[in-house]
Amino acid sequence: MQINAILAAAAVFVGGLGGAVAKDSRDPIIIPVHNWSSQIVMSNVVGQIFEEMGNIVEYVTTDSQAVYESVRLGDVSLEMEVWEGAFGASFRAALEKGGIHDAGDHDAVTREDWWYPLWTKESCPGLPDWQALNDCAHLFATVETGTKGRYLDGPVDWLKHGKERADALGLNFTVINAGSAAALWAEIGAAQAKKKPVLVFNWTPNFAEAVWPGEFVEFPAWEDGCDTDPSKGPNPEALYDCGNPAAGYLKKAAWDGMKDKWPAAYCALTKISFTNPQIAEMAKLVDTDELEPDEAAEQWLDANRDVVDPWIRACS
Ligand code: TMO
Repeated sequence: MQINAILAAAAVFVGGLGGAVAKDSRDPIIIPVHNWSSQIVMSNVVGQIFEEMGNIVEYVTTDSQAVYESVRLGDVSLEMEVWEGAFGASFRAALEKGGIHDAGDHDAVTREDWWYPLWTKESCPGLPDWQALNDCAHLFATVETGTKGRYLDGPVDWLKHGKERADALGLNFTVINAGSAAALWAEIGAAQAKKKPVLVFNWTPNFAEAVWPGEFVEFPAWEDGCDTDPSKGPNPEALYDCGNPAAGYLKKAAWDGMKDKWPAAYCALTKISFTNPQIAEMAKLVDTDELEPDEAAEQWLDANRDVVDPWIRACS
């Protein structure tokens, strides 16, 4: 009885602070991490921000497509990098089912597509037009691909549909999925000394642009529905006959329940927005400087207090 009275008084007191953000739950905020460096470092940056705000955080490694279902169900609390090209379709599907929402855009503009280091153009000057690819296919051939060119696509879970693209556009290329992002960088690195033409999946913002100047192949421009409606794109009978969006979004997504369970952290999430150079730097700290993701996040935060402190102050 007495304890109840004290609790009730305490509740009135806390409630009476008027305007202050309600207290976050003591349950851990679950942050999913995937298989490319900027997402892992950014997730650690945001996790460390939440910890500074007094929250408990857990990181779980999850599939980068299945994560939208996990967010929708509240099994993980948010997603820091929803890339339009790779994850737009899975995100839209989860939005339609309910339980997940768009928590705002990053400032960053993104692109993900077939890419080559600039030296490749010396032997295939018709690039970046995709129609130059077949005349040059032999330049990209390997023992494994025979007379066809080799294109190293991203890991399967990024669902880049490289094989469908090659079929839809009649490209004389064998599409191979890399086992990891590191395999993409190894492919470029191995070609560098002899300036061997090489074609790999790449994206921006990323550390790679500062290491290897290069260009994306210009495919037929993305049209909404190119992945669901064969009539979109130049081949009336095929899906995926367009490039990825050339100025794609990068969104944050949240579980609908996050707002009520961790209102202060949610407030910060809605304010957080990173730029292209900030995201490229997060990747560089791991891929070039070889820091562990948690150390990279600490270092990034130390160097960017002016960016993050206003977000924390506005939500504490
Ligand atoms: C999803 N990614 C940014 C690696 O293309």
